[in-house]
Amino acid sequence: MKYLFILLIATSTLADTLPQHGLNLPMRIARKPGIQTFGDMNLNEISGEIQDFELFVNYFLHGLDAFTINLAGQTAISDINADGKPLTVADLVYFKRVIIGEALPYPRSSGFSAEHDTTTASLSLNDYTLQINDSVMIGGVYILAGGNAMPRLLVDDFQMQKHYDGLYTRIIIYSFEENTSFTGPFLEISAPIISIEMATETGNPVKIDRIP
Ligand SMILES: [Ca+2]
Ligand SMILES: [Ca+2]
Repeated sequence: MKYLFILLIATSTLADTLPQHGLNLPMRIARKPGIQTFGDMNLNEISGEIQDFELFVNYFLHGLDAFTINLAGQTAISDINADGKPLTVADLVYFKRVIIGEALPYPRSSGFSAEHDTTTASLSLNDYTLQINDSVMIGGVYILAGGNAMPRLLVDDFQMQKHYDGLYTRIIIYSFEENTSFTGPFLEISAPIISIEMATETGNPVKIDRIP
């Protein structure tokens, strides 16, 4: 978390102080008050802040309890890839892309719906190693595991956070760097996997054929 925070600070400072920098245009749009875009998770009318991203990560760790300001409003504004489905890993990945300048934020106007292709991937679990087959390039993963899981991340340039609530462990894997993705073996985990959600590196949803 500390590393993420430093990265976010660095990104924010870059975008705020270097108007000629390529990262700046989407950040300016995302952060400008008065323009309604998705991603203002703390509902302070500024989208794409460090706090907005951290709050969304906290949702994956703590569920809806992370939203203490306005549950309905914070849920609705999390549909950052504007496909009509809030609170998804695809939204988190797309949010990162918006903040670092890889993608533009979607306007939050009524009736607007963005089209995102859904990719299908298969997963396998051998010797406690979870693997993505099909060479699908992944940008984010959320796993709900039974018990107090102790997973180990096997890929570079990504970070993992987890929270055990006494019954389940919620695990979120994401990156805050440009052009980051992985495929193949990515996680050691011995706890039973209850559900998995994934998104591609571009923030499109991934359909998983079955949970291994
Ligand atoms: Ca905000
Ligand atoms: Ca969405």
